[in-house]
Amino acid sequence: MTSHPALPNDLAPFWMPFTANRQFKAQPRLLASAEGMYYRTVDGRQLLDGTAGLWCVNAGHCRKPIVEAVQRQVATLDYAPCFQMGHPLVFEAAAKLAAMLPGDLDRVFFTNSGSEAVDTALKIALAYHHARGEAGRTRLIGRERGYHGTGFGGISVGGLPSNRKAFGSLLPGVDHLPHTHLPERNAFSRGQPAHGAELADGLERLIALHDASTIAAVIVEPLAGSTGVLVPPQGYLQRLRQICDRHGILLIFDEVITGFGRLGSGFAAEVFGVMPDIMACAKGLTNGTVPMGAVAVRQGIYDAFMKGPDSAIEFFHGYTYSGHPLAAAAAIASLDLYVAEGLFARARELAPYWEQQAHALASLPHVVDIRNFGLVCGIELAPRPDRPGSRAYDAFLRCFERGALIRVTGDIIALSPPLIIEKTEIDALFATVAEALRAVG
Ligand code: PXG
Ligand code: PLP
Repeated sequence: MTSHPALPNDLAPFWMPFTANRQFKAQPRLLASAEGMYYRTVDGRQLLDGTAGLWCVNAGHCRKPIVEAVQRQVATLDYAPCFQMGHPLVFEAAAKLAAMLPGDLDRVFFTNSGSEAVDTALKIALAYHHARGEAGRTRLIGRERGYHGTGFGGISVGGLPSNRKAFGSLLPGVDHLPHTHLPERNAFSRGQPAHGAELADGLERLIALHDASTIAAVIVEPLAGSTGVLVPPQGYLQRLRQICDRHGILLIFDEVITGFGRLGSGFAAEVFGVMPDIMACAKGLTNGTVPMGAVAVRQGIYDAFMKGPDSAIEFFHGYTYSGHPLAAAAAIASLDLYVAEGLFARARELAPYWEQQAHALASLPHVVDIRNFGLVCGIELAPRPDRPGSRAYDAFLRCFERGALIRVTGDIIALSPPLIIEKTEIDALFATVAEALRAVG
C-alpha cells in the first residue's frame, strides 16, 4: 500500500460502466491500492470498504493466499483453452465449488461474470427441456425489480426499467412476477419480513395465462441486492419452489450477490432452506480478484444432456475464457480461504450486531426503511421531490469524503462489507453513514 501510480491525465477514452461519465470525470474518485477492509485513494486517503468492492471481495482485499496463487499461475500456465482441451486447475475448481454448494448442485459450467452466468443458466434451462422432448417450454419468468446482469437474457428477465428501456424488444416470451417490496406492511423489518409470501402466487396466474407447458424456468435473486436489498418474505421462496415443482418448471436462483457467505451461510439456498434446480454465481467465487462466474446444476440436468453418440457436443455454448487458469487458481484459493477462516460462520455470528447497528439509524433524518439480512443492509431514504436519487448520492459523496465507501441505488443505500469486518469497523461504517444523513439536506 505504498506506491501511488501517476494520476491519469486523460479520463476521456474510458467509457465508464453504470456511471454518470461527465459528472465523474469533472470530479474523479480514483482508488490506488487496497488491503483488508480498506481502500487507499490516489491522494493517499484511507477508505473503509462498506461494499466489498461491488459485493464481491468477501475475504477482504489483497489477501496473500489468493494473490500468490494467481501470481504463481500466471507464470506457469497463462492461458489454456477449455474447448476440447483442459487443464487440471479448472477441474479442481469445479470439484471444490460443487463440494461447497448445497444439495445435489454438483455439475459446474464456468463463465467470466454474473451476466454470462445468468445467460448460461437461461440457455441451460431451455436446452434441458429441448433435450427431454419438451421443446415447447420456451418461456422465461423473471421478476419486477430483479437484476440479472446486463446481457440480453439478463435484462429481459430482469425488472429494472432503466436497464431495459433503451434496448429494443429484448428476448421474446418473457414475463415477470410482482416484486416483493411492501414498505407499507414490512418497513423496518429485521431479517425476513412477515408479509408477502402470497406474492409467489403471481406465478400461478402467469401459468394460467401462458400454460405451464410453455414455461421453461423461473429466475429470481433469493434476496434482491442491486435493486436495494429486498429480503424475501417468510415462506415466499418455499411457495415459489412448490409451484415450480407442481408444473415441471425449473427454478433458477441467481446467487451472484448472495453466494459465498454474504447471508451468513455458504448460499441463500441453505439460509432459506429452498433448493433451486440451477444456480448462477460469480463475484465472491474469486473474491473479486479475477473475473469468473459459474452455473451449477443438479446432476439430473447435466445427465439429460449426456445422450447421443459420445462424440457429440452436448451443449453448444461456452466462452473463450471459460475456466481461465488465473480465474481457476483464484477460485481455488478463495474457496480455501473462506473455509480456512470460517468466514461464512463469521458473517452469521456478526449478523445480529450488524442488524442492531443498522436499525439504530431508524430515527435519523430522511430514513423511511431499513432492511437487513446476514451482512447486508439497505437504508431507504425519502427522495427529494424535485430530484430523486440526489439525496442518497450526496450521502455517498459525504461518506467518501469522511472515509467510507458505500453504494447507492436510487435513494437506497446498500451496505455489504467484506466478511472480515470487525465490530469497531461496523460501528465506524454506520457512524459515517449517520453523520452523512444528518448532513445532507
Ligand atoms: N446477477 C445478480 C443478482 C447481480 O447482482 C449480476 C447478475 C451480474 O454480474 P456481473 O458480474 O455481470 O456484473 C449481478 C451483478 C450494485 C451492483 O451496486 C451489483 C452488481 C454489479 C454491479 C453493481 O448493486 N451485481
Ligand atoms: N466475437 C468473435 C468474432 C469471436 O471470434 C469470439 C470468440 O471466439 C467472440 C466474439 C466471443 O468471445 P468470448 O468467447 O470471449 O465470449
